[in-house]
Amino acid sequence: MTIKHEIENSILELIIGDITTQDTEAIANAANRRLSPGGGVSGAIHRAAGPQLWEESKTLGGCYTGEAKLTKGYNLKAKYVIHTVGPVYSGSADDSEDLKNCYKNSLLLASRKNIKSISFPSISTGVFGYPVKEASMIALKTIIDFLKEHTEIELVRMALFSEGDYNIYKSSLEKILKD
Ligand code: AR6
Repeated sequence: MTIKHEIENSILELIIGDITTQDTEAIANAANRRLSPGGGVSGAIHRAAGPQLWEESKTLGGCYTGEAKLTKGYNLKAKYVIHTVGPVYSGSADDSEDLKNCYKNSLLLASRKNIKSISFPSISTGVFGYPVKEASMIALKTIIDFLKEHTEIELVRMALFSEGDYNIYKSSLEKILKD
């Protein structure tokens, strides 16, 4: 199952898939503030990339919530990993701003490094507890707004890990496009 939607000259894609096997130039990591391997997406990315990813990550001085940092991809198909730290869901107004910054700062970093394609997992919706429906609206709106202004990024792919998450993202995309 795949959805492709054109925004200006770029493509926004929704797929069901594993972030670690994506062939985009960069993949985003739902990281923690130390940029240590941890569990979830981050653990899977570190396992697939190999130990050099943690060696490089250690030199970066951590990452604040909403920020993004770049490393190489090592054994991954993707040449780069963009690490971003989502908010731990608390129900406060800061959550949405922090989550928005994750996508925006990751895309800005990609753009600055001349990266043309990037895959994202659904940031903050696992261990960090962000409700998927709310998170999907923020993720998609932020990506769409960015692609309207920045045609240099050719492809943004959301790699959703379950059919349930994919369906939620699909409904959110339909809703955003209708509004
Ligand atoms: N590919 C794509 N999506 C995945 C994969 C995968 N291989 N594995 C899990 N997901 P999470 P967070 C989905 O918990 O909520 C770590 O320990 C998963 O089903 O990885 O931002 C870090 O070190 C969920 O929908 O990220 C942090 O401490 C989504 O990816 C903390 O977890 C995000 O789940 C970050 O928590």
